[in-house]
Amino acid sequence: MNLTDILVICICALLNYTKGENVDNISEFIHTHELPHRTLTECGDTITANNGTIQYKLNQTYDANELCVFMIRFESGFVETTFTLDSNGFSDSDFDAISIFRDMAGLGYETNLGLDRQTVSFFGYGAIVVFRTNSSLGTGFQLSFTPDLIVSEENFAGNNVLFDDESESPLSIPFPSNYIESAIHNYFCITSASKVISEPDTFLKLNVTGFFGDVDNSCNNMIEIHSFLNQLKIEKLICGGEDDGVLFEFATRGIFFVFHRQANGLPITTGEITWEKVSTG
Ligand SMILES: *[C@@H]1O[C@H](CO)[C@@H](O)[C@H](O)[C@H]1NC(C)=O
Ligand SMILES: *[C@@H]1O[C@H](CO)[C@@H](O)[C@H](O)[C@H]1NC(C)=O
Ligand SMILES: *[C@@H]1O[C@H](CO)[C@@H](O)[C@H](O)[C@H]1NC(C)=O
Ligand SMILES: *[C@@H]1O[C@H](CO)[C@@H](O)[C@H](O)[C@H]1NC(C)=O
Ligand SMILES: CC(=O)N[C@H]1CO[C@H](CO)[C@@H](O)[C@@H]1O
Repeated sequence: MNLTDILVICICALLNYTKGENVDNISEFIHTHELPHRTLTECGDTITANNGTIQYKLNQTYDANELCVFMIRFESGFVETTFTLDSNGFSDSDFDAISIFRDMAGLGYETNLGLDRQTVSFFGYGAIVVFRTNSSLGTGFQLSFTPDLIVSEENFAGNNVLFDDESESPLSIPFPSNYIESAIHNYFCITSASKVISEPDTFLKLNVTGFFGDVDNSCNNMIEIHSFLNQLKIEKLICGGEDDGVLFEFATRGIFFVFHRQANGLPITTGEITWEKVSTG
């Protein structure tokens, strides 16, 4: 199926159906007929699976300053996995455009993939993949992941969600769909429209307040903030009595990763996360 076919389907659909229906039909059509099963194609797509594929702008020109996030949870728990960059059209200015962060019940940097390196193996509960570009001189990629070994079937409930729009702020903790009896790991990624902020004196600002009720200062319940632009930066591990109810403020031109852990048998953390793109110039 080529682009012309898709256009014909789109136009026919527009003529025949109301907007909502035709969007559903087209996406259903493309998903079932164009792409292999378990394929992530849009910034913010998430998956719970041991194997799958990310296919983003393959053979299509990307934009400069893209900051596109894909989130993966391994279905079986703690897994040794291999990520392979099957195909890419990256320009030299974007030679290492893919950054992979492993979920070790907390976020860690693993490696970059691109023109110099196409494969990596590591252990984790999942991964966050970020595609970041400096130029618009290349085309996108296909990246796949497969399990090598299921190490432990220990699993955590929770959500992986990208917020790339200020209208979704504020976010309250506990997250609505969290069920409270079990351990919860949430990963929230926050960007400004899935782009690096390039305007001068302009930042994505983040405010975080948590009430942990942690009388033992165990820090088993926590909210951990990282930012990423050119490298992963730990901003703050917020937990314990000292941080209880304190407002923490952060700023980046890239992305915020918010890891929220709720442990078994501890008071439920409550709190609020707000963000806004702010120009200080
Ligand atoms: C994922 O693994 C299953 C079972 O091993 C296999 O049948 C399937 O083809 C794999 N899918 C991908 C996208 O690699
Ligand atoms: C992308 O281009 C390659 C090489 O020309 C081709 O083999 C592949 O089928 C193309 N994929 C898509 C999805 O257009
Ligand atoms: C992209 O730009 C950033 C900031 O100037 C730089 O740190 C990074 O090395 C560049 N990446 C490549 C692949 O040139
Ligand atoms: C963060 O809190 C400060 C102090 O209350 C406030 O001035 C600012 O607008 C807040 N920023 C965001 C992004 O909510
Ligand atoms: C091709 C296709 O799936 N068409 C469906 C589009 O959506 C309408 C309304 O839900 C269905 O009636 C069509 O069968």
